[in-house]
Amino acid sequence: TDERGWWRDAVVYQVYPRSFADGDGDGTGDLPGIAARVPSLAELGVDAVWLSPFYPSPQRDGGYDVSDYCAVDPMFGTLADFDAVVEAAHAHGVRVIVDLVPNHCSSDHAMFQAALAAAPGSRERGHFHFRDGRGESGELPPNDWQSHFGGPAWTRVTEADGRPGQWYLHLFDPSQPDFNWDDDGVRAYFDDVLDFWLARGVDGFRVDVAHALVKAPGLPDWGGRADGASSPGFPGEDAPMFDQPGVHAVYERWRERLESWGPDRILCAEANVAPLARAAKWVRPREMHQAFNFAYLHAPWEADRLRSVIDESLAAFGGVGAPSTWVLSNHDVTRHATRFALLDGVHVDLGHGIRAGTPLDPALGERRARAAAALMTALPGAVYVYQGEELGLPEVLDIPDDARRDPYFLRSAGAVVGRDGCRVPIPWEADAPAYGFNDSGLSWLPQPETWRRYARDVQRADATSTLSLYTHALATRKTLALGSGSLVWVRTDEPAVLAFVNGEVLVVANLSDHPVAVGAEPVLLESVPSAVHDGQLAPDAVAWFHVPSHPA
Ligand code: TEU
Repeated sequence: TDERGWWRDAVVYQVYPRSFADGDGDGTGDLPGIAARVPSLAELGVDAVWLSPFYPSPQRDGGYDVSDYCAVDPMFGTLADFDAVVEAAHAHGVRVIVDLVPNHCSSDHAMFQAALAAAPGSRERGHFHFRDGRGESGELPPNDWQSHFGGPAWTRVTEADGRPGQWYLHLFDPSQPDFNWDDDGVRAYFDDVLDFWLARGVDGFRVDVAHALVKAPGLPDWGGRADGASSPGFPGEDAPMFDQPGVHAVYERWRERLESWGPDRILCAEANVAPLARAAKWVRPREMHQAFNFAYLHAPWEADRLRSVIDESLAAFGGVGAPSTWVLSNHDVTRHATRFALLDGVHVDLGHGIRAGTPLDPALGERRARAAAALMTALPGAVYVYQGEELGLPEVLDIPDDARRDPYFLRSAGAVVGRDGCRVPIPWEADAPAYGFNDSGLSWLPQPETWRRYARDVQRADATSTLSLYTHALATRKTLALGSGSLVWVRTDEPAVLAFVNGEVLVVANLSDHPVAVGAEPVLLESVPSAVHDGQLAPDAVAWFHVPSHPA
């Protein structure tokens, strides 16, 4: 079934449930809100939605701190509401992928609470990584690993006798203890979690921090480079907390399980590793179907870099018999309309957010974001779209400190601004309360006053809008089967101009600072109105030309 698997050329739309649509008006998005908006996703032309976590959670890390894997947090609705989302999506031909967070749970999870209550060495503690500390009285962490959000990756617990006791490992927030994947009980627990959602009709799982589950035996120190937070991607091959050989057995086991429910259910790895050849290691005929392409997400708007990342992606994933994925944004990085607006020479850590006052040219960012969308959607493989990018939303930079929720911000006491700016509830209707996010006007993060122009209804009525560009691009991509095509570069005289043929389409991307001459073929799509004018393609623009007889 793999050869024709739906996921190979799919367009997958990421929903961040807190911020997508709010059915009950409490200011937080929910599952009934999602169900009600499914028709607009179908109209956009997506093949699947991926739902970020909606499970019970204290929300210390936006729901990536799960306290019960087989339930729905009341703030998002009920299991019946989840079933209604699946039903509505399937009725519109849209598949549903849910987010699975197997590396760690919330410290509120029953298994961790049981581990805390149990004695050192117990079966319950064995579900996690509990260790005695170093130093004379165990007052030092068991090793030198740092947590992703800052500070040691270890927290000390108080034992039943009231004394300071063992330490537990958490690669992320202290409220996110890492599971011990060498433990059979943990493996069996997640088998049940998979079955639970498969039985409810899900079409697959996006697997959070897929490369981290298995740790090097003995949890060795990692010298001076213990901080996993460097960007882009995590550090080198030798990291004892990432990319250990034993982790593949977990996904082979899951793949078998998925297939026991029938074909067409997929696993997609969130494995932020570099280079691409390492990311592709997660994708195998007996393992995961896809892995996110972080190299593409991190590529700057530069012709050379884009060309080589595209080539490396096709080679790396092609080498394991899979199409590539393409991603411009997600809930962890500064939105690309703002990344591409950064003035030359300004460098920021995309996962750490951008501060208000950073030198930006928003109009340039918007223009390049549209060009990037026109380029990405013409590529063969699977495309992931993050909610709001189809509206051209920029990052929100001026969120007041007391509204910020991201542990990056909170744990660093504001030194890192964090990811809230890409998680602001999206605008549906220009003249409704909270731009139609709900009926009440409440919003868990403030929406900018300038967002009227981005509202979906305004853009839907405007053939030149970013939304119309995405809708047209996705429809044309489907009609001309670009997702299952192949890419053949066309030589250009200009180093900053990319050109390739995919099936019947010639794609030209002008990343130079001047107009460039193009041929007279019929124009199928332009990233901005009049991008092609007098036989020239404007700077920072992309056009698709129809070349039915082009020898590929
Ligand atoms: O992210 C894992 C991860 O690798 C991110 O930390 C990413 O590299 C970083 O944000 C970019 O600099 C996943 C989830 O997507 C993220 O939201 C969670 O915070 C994290 O896992 C912990 O569950």
